[in-house]
Amino acid sequence: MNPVLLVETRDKVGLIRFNRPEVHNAINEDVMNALSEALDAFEVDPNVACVVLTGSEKVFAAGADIAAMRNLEFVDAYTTNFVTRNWDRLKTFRKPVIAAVNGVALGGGCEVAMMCDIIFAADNARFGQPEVKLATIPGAGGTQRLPRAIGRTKAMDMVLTGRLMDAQEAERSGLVARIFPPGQVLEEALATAATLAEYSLPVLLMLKESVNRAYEAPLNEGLLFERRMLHATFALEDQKEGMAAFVEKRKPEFRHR
Ligand code: CO8
Repeated sequence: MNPVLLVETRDKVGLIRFNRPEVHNAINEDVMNALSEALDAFEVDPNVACVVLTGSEKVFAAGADIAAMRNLEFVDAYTTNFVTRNWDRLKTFRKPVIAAVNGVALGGGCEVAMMCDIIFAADNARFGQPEVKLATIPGAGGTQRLPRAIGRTKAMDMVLTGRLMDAQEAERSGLVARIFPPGQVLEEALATAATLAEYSLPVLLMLKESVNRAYEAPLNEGLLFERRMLHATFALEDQKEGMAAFVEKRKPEFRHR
């Protein structure tokens, strides 16, 4: 049987691809368990600085596997902590993750993309939370992350109607960072990941933590956290090297310390 995820490293970038083409990369337990395992390995791998998560050239992921969950009962979902037990690894992963989206990112697929730090999309990509049509709700973060990404009224429009949003609207709305011609999105995500991998890893972690604080803390707490992180950068050898290199008009050589 084919692996449900394809995992490899390209220089300092970890590349993870959904691989269930027969069901439009629908996400089942095996996929999320394998994703958690891959992230565990990348987290502790000192040679990996950044991760790209993608599907195929045709589809990112058409959501949670409907056939696999159609008979799920409340008591089982509740007692086994359905979703939380293996979807949250992406949330706790500390290195930057770029989602490269071709085709559709629907339901759980859209929610996984929103758990990434940056979304790049092909200009034929489409996003949506169509769970209402199945009489369930976006329960892997969609009702919380979508309004934070695109605002309340647009998020309401999306989750209540279940309509799809094209890449242009997604980019205008702030869900997607950048759009590219089809066929180029993965290449561009890998190139951006490679650029990040050249920067100081502790600084990337501090940036990710600081920006995420903007979603989780009142402004003054977030500002305080940011200020302390700024102060902490002055304890890094990389900060000395980065500023010395600028003054000496040369390329910095970061040691990630
Ligand atoms: N789950 C299971 N199988 C799927 C899924 C899915 N989400 N999406 C597509 N497939 C399967 C189809 O059943 C079909 O299988 P088969 O060949 O055996 O008939 C195959 O993939 C091809 O699909 P289509 O024939 O439908 O292909 P089209 O090109 O006509 O349409 C679409 C592609 C638009 C992607 C369409 O398949 C579709 O609308 N899919 C469902 C999208 C959806 O409703 N997603 C939301 C799912 S619910 C969810 O994500 C809940 C999240 C809450 C958290 C839960 C965490 C576990």
